[in-house]
Amino acid sequence: SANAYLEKERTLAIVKPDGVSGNYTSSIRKIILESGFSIQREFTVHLDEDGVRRFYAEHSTKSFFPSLTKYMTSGPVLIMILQKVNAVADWRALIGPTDARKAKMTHPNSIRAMCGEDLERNCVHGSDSVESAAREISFFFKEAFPEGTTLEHDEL
Ligand code: RTP
Ligand code: MG
Repeated sequence: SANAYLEKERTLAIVKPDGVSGNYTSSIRKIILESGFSIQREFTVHLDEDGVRRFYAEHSTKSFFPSLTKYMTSGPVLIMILQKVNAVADWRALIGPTDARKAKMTHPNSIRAMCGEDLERNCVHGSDSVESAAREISFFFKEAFPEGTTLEHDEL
């Protein structure tokens, strides 16, 4: 049919400070590529408090927010745009549950089980919806994808 293709999606991945300082970046990149994602853009940045507050705006009133800010500003992070069909859900599945302690028990093959420590220090971020992905990608890549940019797609 006219719509006989699967549209690729983009999601935002972050290797958090513990992932970068623990030298997990190359293992994570390998898992990403072996899982069929392409890495469209990437850069390393050391976020400041204001950056974390704007990025994690939804959490800014939560009790854990000061601790999250301290964690996320503790060292450089690696920001990546991942692309594939169903990228948002597939990346979330690959990273595993928020609590890395739980991930080690219930999702032993997940990235958070591999390099995370607990509910806070969980080594990677993944956008939680297509809408969040769009917001987060434009947060870090203001010029990269102007309005109207189209994705590549795979024909069946
Ligand atoms: P992320 O946004 O980083 O991919 O993580 P997530 O969706 O799995 O979890 P979310 O609820 O969005 O929380 C964002 C990050 O805040 C830290 N956190 N600490 N101490 C706590 O209760 C707590 N809860 C969350 C984690 O670093 C979590 O990834
Ligand atoms: Mg989240």
